[in-house]
Amino acid sequence: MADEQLLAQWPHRRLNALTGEWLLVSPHRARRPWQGQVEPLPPVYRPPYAADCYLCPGNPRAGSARNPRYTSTFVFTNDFQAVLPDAPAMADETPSSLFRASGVRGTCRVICFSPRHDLTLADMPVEDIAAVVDVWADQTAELGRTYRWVQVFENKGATMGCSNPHPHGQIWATDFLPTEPEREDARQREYWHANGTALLLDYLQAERAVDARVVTQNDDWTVVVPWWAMWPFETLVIPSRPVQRMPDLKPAERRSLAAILKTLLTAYDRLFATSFPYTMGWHGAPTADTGDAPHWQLHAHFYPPLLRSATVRKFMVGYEMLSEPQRDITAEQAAERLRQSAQG
Ligand code: H2U
Ligand code: ZN
Repeated sequence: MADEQLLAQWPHRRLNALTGEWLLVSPHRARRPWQGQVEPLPPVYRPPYAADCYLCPGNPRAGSARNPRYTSTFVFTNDFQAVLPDAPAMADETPSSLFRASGVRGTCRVICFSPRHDLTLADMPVEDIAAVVDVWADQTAELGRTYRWVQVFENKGATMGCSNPHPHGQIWATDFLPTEPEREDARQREYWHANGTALLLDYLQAERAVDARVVTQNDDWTVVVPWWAMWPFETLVIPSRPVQRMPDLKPAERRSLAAILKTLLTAYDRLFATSFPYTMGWHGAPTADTGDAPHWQLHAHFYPPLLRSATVRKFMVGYEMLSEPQRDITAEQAAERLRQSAQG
């Protein structure tokens, strides 16, 4: 590893070992003067039940569907699916063409985390978060029997494009391996062939030894701001033992996952005294007929956009869109702030 002092002060690039992509880090810029807003936003009142919410129990949704009066979690097929189970096959016969296309099949579901309109995952008791973890695992198992990739995710907050504050997540399952997991699959496979060990398990061990980027840990899980984080307060949640897919998690590990998620999400909310927006999601070994994939280690990514306050976010524009991702505060500084926030 390069000299810590130099890394904390001078521009450098870091490699994302999971995707093979480089990122520009400019720590010296974090010291530049800032005159923007740093005030927390006033809290927004939300009722526990909203008559006009399409996710609240008993309410009508788009079309003719109506939600049952559910009391815990509730999963339904998205009324506006991005992929469809019965789409026609399309042959991609001319790989030399500049107009390639390939047919896709899949399905999309919505998961309501709670009947309560006014809660977020962070507000929910650990037992109720554990119920959400069970749904994530069960859905992955069920859809994974048919589909090659099951993407479980949550968009939280209007700034992340979330259309409704009712606590919910989504699942998109497809018969193809999308770009991002395809990259992670390739890098982990390459590492496995070169070293005979799993990339993320070796990475986890190294992060624990250094400790600088560890936010919190318990017996089964560790949360780190990854070495290659591109969002200011990005984190990675990794189980300690080899786990390829969510359904492989034991009951005790699901419960300790719920507990560490509660700690992480509470730390996020405290950081800028706001309900912290993010996109999060799970990556595990591909499903359907993939079978044993020892190079894969299950993990969750949290990608929150906030940079300095409840209203000042990081934009991935300009250089990021045209050249490569860039950040100012280092992953180590972000981890330190989250660690303090986690301690209350
Ligand atoms: P987001 O808020 O993360 O966009 O998720 C809401 C999803 O809910 C969105 O994908 C679906 C939208 O298609 N939806 C329904 O399935 N039925 C409805 O009645 C409204 C919204
Ligand atoms: Zn609601």
